[in-house]
Amino acid sequence: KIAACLFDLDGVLVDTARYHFLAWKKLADELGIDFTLEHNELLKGVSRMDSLDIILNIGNLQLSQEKKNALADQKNQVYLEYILQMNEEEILPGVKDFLTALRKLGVGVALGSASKNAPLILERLKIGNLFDAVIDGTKVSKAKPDPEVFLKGAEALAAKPAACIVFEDAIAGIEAARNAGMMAVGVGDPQTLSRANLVISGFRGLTPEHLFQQINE
Ligand code: B16
Ligand code: MG
Repeated sequence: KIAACLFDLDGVLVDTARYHFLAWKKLADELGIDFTLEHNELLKGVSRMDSLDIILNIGNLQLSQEKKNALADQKNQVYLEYILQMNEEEILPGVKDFLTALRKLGVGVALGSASKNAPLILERLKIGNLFDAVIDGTKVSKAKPDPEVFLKGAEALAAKPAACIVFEDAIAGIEAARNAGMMAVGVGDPQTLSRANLVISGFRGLTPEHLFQQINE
């Protein structure tokens, strides 16, 4: 019996990766670093400061912690401008129906995201009310693949890890789910997410019943 479903945010419920990219790209340009869409893949599911370190590495730049904090803030200001313009239309197809159906079945629903901006994004998308618990980047100290974010989600819902399903688009997120002793559903490319128990392309037309059946096969 499935007690809870835990959702990553970026890449699963909404495609904010392109806004992260545009904001990092602006910063990288200012620093004279050639940051590409391919590089951006490396940042998925990675915290803000770790993302900055990856970009500085690409440019072979070493900066003080103080300078790095300022750059991370600068990037976030640009990212926030994009986020504040988001609306409900940006929820990925089928997500709202899937979350609503889970709630009707009495399955707990939680968010498990590395993003410190997660509550703001949920508010912009008007789906905050569909979550019983929100674990975001301000509530965890250890980044995925550490299981902390998902274990905290399960705890908030009083669900046993083995009865939880995690939905993730990032390899580190799938590993975090496995490290938590949970089932992992990859959202995206089956080859990239081969460590997941099941991989789906998205939520369009998917019902919880169908998914639960598939994951048990
Ligand atoms: P913020 P997720 C992650 O969200 C993003 O995938 C990652 O690219 C981003 O750097 C991270 O959040 C931190 O975001 O700067 O808003 O705190 O996929 O874990 O929902
Ligand atoms: Mg993600």
